[in-house]
Amino acid sequence: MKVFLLQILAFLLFGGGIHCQASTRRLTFVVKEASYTRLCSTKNILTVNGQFPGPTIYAKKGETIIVDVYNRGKENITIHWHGVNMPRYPWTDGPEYITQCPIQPGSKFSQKIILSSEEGTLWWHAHSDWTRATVHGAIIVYPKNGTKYPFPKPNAEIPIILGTFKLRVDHGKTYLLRIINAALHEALFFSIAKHKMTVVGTDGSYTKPLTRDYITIYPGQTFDVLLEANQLPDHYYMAAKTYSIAPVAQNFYDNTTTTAIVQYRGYYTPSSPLSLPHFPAYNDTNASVQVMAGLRSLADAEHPSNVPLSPSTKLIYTVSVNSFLCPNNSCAGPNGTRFSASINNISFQSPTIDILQAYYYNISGVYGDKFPSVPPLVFDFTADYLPLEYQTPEIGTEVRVLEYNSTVEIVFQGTNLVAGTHHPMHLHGYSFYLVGWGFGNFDKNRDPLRYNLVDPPLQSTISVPTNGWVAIRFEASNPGEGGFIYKAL
Ligand SMILES: [Cu+2]
Repeated sequence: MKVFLLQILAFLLFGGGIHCQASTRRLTFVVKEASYTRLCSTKNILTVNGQFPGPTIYAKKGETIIVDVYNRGKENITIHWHGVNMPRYPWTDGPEYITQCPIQPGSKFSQKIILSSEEGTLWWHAHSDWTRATVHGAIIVYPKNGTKYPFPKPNAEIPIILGTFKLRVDHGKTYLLRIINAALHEALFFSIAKHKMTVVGTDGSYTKPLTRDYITIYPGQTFDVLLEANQLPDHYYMAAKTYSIAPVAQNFYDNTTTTAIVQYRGYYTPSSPLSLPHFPAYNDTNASVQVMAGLRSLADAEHPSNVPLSPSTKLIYTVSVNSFLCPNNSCAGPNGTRFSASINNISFQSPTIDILQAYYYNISGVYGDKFPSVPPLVFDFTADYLPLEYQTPEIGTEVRVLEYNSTVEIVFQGTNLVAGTHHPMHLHGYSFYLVGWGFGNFDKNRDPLRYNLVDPPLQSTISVPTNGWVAIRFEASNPGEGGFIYKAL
């Protein structure tokens, strides 16, 4: 399992009265199979309330919502509130065997969503095995009453869960596209022919406006983007295409471009054929990081930046693709091996009871607390050729315990083991500031000098560039949360 966990549990505090709400809304999610037809093939897929994508949850900043989840499917399930910080309430945030046990078929469990500082677009998805492929939906968080967007109010808002769609627009109007990459692994370039897009928020936090021809959206990320319908009335393709460094010849890469049509209302004859947006090459790593590199938080009086300036805990974590040998080379990976993944050379093994419960009830033998703070073996991480013996990681259920209110910097260093690739990293229960990034090996003396400590973007999912690194900072102030989910989200 490509998951690593960072538990933040130095002091467990239960803030009963922190999130006083006038009323708590209740929603019902019935997880069940439904028959769906796509591209002329019909099959049963797991859904919420029979809908695919699942229902959108509309909320106001600071609201608490209870979702009664009924599992009428055949497999264990949990629902994860992706990008929601869930302050002091990690118990129903989803990840099975980490913060809760799964909901078994035939049973019901009420999960609470506690919104606090998030504002913008988030999403929810199943968090057991690969059920999230079809069990997911949007969470849209509006400004509180009496407050407003830090950009001109758009004429309309459109959630786009990549994979679906058609959009009708009026000339002269501005649309807020709330884009969610719900794909399992794929980083996507997204663009609209002949239109520019202005990014105004990511992962439930606003950004300074960033106008681009295309954006790169990593799995799990959300982008709030303004689209001005300012071109000649016509039909235009909006399209998404995978960014991948996998060699096309090996068939690892799906070269399809998924499209939808932006259709201006009115009477005219649409162009034929429609023009496709212009994309970077599918393997253009430099292009893939340009939007990330341009993101800045608002850092104004109403949306201050609280980036820790001198972190008390500094961690360096290598992020690697690994391989395990299989009997008689019988697995489907390179040379009959089995793919895995690791952080600091430890590949996460799921426990049989959830870690949070084990912590709370002091049950020993479920996890260890020896997660290394720095790579156990230092080598030229991004070298073209690396010794084969480095490919096989240790296996363990190790956590890193952080002091409550400590300020933390983590540098994620990609490695070129097996296959250097980009690694989406996502932290549960926290947003973090992306203070720096680069290609090659992180240099702890030189690179911090060019960190952005003024207006770094606040994210809950980032991507470690292919053969590169990112540095993030946050305050460990949300006990019980902090599962780091690497690639599996
Ligand atoms: Cu998440």
